[in-house]
Amino acid sequence: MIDFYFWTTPNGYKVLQFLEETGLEYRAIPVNIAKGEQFDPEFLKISPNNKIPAIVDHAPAQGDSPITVFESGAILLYLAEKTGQFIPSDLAGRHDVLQWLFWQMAGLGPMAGQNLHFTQYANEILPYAIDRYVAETSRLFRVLDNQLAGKDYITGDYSIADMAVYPWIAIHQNLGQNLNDYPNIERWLEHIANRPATMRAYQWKAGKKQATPVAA
Ligand SMILES: N[C@@H](CCC(=O)N[C@@H](CS)C(=O)NCC(=O)O)C(=O)O
Repeated sequence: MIDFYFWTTPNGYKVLQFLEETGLEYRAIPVNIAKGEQFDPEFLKISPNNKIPAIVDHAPAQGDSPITVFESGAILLYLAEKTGQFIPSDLAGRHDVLQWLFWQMAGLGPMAGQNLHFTQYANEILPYAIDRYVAETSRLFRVLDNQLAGKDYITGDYSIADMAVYPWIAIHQNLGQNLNDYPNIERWLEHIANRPATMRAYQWKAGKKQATPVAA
């Protein structure tokens, strides 16, 4: 059994997609970041950076002690290695997936996060910051669109790289991006949105699973 600490944000949905794809048994534990629950001392023992997502695997592949993992990219890699799914076993394929996973973790995620902050949450309008992060988001969308030309997935088969990237692209409107400018992304997004596991993952909304899927 895996304890999954989450909130319904892009970084939470990444891991939900993996769990739903594989059917791994999990217990979803909402951490309401709007109420500051991420600073709860018990949660900090699992996620010292006070952010969701985090997992505790009570039945790891090695040893008897539970394994705790925080950081969504590390969690996806941990789960891919645990199950042998959604990451290729050959060296070239594995590192192709990893470089795009790291691209999301170090580029798309942080830049899109700053984009959201300055366009939607900052209590001051700062045009320089807005322009910088929206432009950087556009640059990253262009990189992804180029990568997806002629492909169904970011690399080879559907992988943890696609799962990491998808939730940040799904909020493209909030990021000031128009998918008409990125036809390869648009096709890829629709394809992944229609996966049954993606639909199940997005049924989680504000910590409660609802009867009908919630659009990304
Ligand atoms: N690099 C981290 C980022 C996680 C992250 O930013 N989580 C946000 C929600 S999407 C959070 O928990 N924020 C609470 C806070 O910053 O206090 C990851 O990918 O797991």
